[in-house]
Amino acid sequence: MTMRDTKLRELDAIVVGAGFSGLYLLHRMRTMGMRVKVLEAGSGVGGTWYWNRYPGARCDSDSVEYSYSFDEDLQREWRWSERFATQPEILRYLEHVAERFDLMRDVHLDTRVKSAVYDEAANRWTVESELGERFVAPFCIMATGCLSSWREPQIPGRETFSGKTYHTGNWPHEGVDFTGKRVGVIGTGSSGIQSIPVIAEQAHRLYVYQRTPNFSVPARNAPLTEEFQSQVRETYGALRQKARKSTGGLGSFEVYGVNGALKDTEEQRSAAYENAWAKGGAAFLGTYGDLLVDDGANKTARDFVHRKIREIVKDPKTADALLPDDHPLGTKRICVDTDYYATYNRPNVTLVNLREAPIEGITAKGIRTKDGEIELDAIVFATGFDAMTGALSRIDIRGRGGETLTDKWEHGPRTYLGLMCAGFPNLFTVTGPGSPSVLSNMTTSIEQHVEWITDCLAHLRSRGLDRIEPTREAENGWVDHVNEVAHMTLYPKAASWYVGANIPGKPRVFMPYVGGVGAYREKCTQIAADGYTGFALDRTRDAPRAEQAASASAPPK
Ligand code: NA7
Repeated sequence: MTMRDTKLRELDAIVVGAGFSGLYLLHRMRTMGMRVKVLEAGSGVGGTWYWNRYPGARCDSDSVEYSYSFDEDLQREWRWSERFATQPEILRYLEHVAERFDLMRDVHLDTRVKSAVYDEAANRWTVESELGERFVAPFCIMATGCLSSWREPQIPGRETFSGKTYHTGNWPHEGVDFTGKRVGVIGTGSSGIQSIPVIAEQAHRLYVYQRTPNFSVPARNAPLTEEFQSQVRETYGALRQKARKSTGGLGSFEVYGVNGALKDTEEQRSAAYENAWAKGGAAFLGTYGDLLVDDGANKTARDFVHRKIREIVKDPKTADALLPDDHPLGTKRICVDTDYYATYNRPNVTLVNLREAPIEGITAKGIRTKDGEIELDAIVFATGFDAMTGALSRIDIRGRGGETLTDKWEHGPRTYLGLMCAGFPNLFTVTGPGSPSVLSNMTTSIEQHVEWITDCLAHLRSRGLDRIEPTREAENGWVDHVNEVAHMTLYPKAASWYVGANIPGKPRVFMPYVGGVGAYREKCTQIAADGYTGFALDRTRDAPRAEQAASASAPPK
């Protein structure tokens, strides 16, 4: 580790993270004439798409919608090759964006942030990297991602394993060749479900260690035809507009049976589910409007998927073990796959049902369960993330009076709108807990947050103000509201990462906002239009820059 230049750098804003959020923030704040640096732990831009390079990694939102809408030329010129873009393609896109808007000169790569401390007297955040570099600015924006802090479970004997180990969330850049190898994959969430069919094609033998089965629907991924692409280009504006007003941030997402699943006959339901299954993708959840609020309705979808699994998987015992039975469909993030269930028909693939035979430990040679030891050359941990709060709690964040964010969030995250926290002035979180974030098409929600934050900064500047912070009352009200709407749905019934259930000791709180992207955007816009209701705005005594910049232009829409 080499020490870097530790002299203090004075800026107008510091952004942590160079994924979709950080790149757009930088671009937009530059247009306002702000001095900004983006601090990024990776050796390249891309965030999630920089780290998650596991075989089969791809997005489960349609590529034409999982992209920026802020620049008309970018939107028209970029060509997505498939319905669901692969990780390399999304990474290429983000690298292209960084180059196109000349962003790299203000992105500090290989810079993992260690702490962010607010100095109340100076109204400044000091952000320090693990290598000792220090950056100072009145505003700090955490663009650290919702699924960026990967976790490996504590399994006894882990360090004794003589083969190779990998985590899907931190995959080697040079790739991994499993040819001729005996591979164990632990975990059957999205990452496991995407990688298992691809690894199975290469490995000599694949053992899938499954603790809890998940619902997965076929992606029906396919190349995008030129005809489709030009049609999208013609109607892009309308599609994006629809996405912004929608529940999940996708303009193409349609709810077919708005009246609810139980209003249809058995035959009608079956036909509706068959139709959605044939179309593919997470849009399956839109088959009926009440799947996530009515357990009876949800059961009809569960039964349908169970039937499909039984039809696809030839060995009845394996099929049974694959049937998700501990949560309503969709209350854990629904997985979108290519040939996942059919992979279990391959002679080189074995499902190890950990409910029957739990893992006892990792040995020098492989994994030992109650039923014995299986020898392996490699173990893949597809064991997920400390979602939504993990990336923030890794950083020592201190607000007024030295209060740490970890202490503030001891019993679960508390934010106003998922954007800011009381006690932490001028600290913003992009797609933070309490906002639609992971329940939506991330790029729609990211753009909304970036635009709201930068508009807010422009508002402050234009009035010679330099500090904004939510009131405790507003924050309490928002936390209650987030909780209340979550409990109107089936979501809290699942022990999911949405409620922190995958992290031992993490408080069980439903973190994202289920109220929908469109309704949420309206609230945020109204709050800003009303002069930032629920926020305290002021001018500290040290505000020369604010005055100086009072004439700075607001960012373009
Ligand atoms: P997930 O969805 O959190 O899945 C993690 C998987 O790992 C899940 O099947 C877990 O089983 C399993 N797991 C975790 N710890 C263990 C241990 N100790 N033993 C056995 N199995 C274990 O993470 P992903 O990376 O797949 O997906 C995260 C999101 O990224 C996804 O939803 C998309 O939005 C993108 P469990 O269910 O806990 O029994």
